[in-house]
Amino acid sequence: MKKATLLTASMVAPMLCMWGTADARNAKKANKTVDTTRPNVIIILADDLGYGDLECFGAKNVSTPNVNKLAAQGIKHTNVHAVAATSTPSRYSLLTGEYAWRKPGTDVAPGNAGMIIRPEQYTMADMFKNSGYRTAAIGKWHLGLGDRTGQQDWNAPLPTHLGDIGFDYHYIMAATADRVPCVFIEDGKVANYDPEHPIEVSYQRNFPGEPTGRENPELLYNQTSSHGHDMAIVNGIGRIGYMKGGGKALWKDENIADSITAHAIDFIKANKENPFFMYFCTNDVHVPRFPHDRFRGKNPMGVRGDAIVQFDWSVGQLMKTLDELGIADNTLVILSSDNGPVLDDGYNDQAEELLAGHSPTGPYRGNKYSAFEGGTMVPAIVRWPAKIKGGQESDLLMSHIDWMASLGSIIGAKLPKGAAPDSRSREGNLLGTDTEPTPWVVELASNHVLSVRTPDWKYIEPSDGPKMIQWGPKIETGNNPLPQLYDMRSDKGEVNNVALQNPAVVFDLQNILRRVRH
Ligand code: NG6
Ligand code: CA
Repeated sequence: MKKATLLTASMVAPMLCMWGTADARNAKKANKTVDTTRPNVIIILADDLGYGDLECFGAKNVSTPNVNKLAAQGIKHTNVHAVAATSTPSRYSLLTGEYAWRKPGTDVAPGNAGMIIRPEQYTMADMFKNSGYRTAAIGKWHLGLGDRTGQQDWNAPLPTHLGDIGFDYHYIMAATADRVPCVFIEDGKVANYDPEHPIEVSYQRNFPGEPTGRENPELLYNQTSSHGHDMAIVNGIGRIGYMKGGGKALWKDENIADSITAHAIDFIKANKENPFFMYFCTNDVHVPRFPHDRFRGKNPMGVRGDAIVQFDWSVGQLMKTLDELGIADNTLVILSSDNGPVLDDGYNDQAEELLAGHSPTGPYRGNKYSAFEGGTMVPAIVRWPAKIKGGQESDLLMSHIDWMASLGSIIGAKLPKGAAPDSRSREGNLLGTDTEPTPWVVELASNHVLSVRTPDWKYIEPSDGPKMIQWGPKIETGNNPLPQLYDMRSDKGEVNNVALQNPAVVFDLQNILRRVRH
């Protein structure tokens, strides 16, 4: 099997050659030693950010200077795969080290889903907490809250929440910005709760007297729906699900990035003396895309481009905080996305019309939801100045599924028997010390079709569903009643199905799938 390349500083573009933050250099000058067995760990997970959406991954029309700098100071990983082509199963797999397709109920969750990860399941947060870290989840959650779907009382503390699965602190959106309830949850309670406006949520029926996007489109003053998103109206934007009340607790979409970034900075500052783990999940660049005014109009791509700029700003704020506190050197920052990109995902925001030559998936076919690579191929950057030389680029095959075991191995965590059952440590791949790639990764499309990627090949199992997504987005599902095999060395765009010419390869990849399924 081909060995993947790991480029060194001298081989990549000179702009990538600077490495080490000011903090790293100062720490070295002061001869401060850092304990690299206990780095702080920050996972920055973007939402629906495509492989090609960052400037350092070849994006057109949009600048991402902070992310570029992060990459220049660490390793830019160009062959990393999310487990699934949508959020809930992708995040479930990342946080538990178990493939989502093993667990029923891990498809895209409504905002009133009960906790999908139950307290008895061992999570990445448990792993850090039990290793003496302070842990936090900030931003998008989308893995359910409370004990039972639809039974939450949003006016009281929730009976089960992220505190029960290893997070010391959380400040989160229950699901996505396009789903009710449109409030932040902080430590198991609605943040800024407004007792004069009690909250009711239903995914079944509207509450008497509440306007909806379907019946009152004139109230959609901030963004109109292209498909779906025509139930509750909050902040002049139609949502999925019905909601009543909220008052001053309701979020303003234009302030979401500011709000989560401020809470993340507070958490970092409060824990600058002890190791911490932060799972920081942006709402950018998911729909509804409604960035703050100060990020608007700096690129020709409309609000989707503005949301990328806003994402880059959040990343920059976290980096600046680490520098100011003098802790950047021994903080391992991992940046990635939960699944591939989508243009029209239900709002008339002109994401498609304004692309102006930009390709959100880079060279890959398909998008979010799809079994083609565009569904799960995601950008990834790893920076840890104390341990990793900057200016590296790696095309080693990797999957989010292995990040729990890899991070566990870095901090020397002991995992209980049965924890993270599908996760294997690929520490050396992640940190650039081992150039032997993982032999295969498995990818899950939104229609439950599984694919296997090896460094050289991509196999998509047969499926007789429709060729295109049926509910609105113009996206190829990847369905084909015949087995599909693509040679990823010469055919990144998955154009030529070469299954018939390579029966032995198909057989091998089918076997991997058969074995991993059980
Ligand atoms: C879809 C939504 C889409 C988005 C997606 C989940 C409609 C018509 N479309 O059902 O807008 O919310 O679910 O995205 O409702 S994800 O990134 O969180 O998985
Ligand atoms: Ca997503």
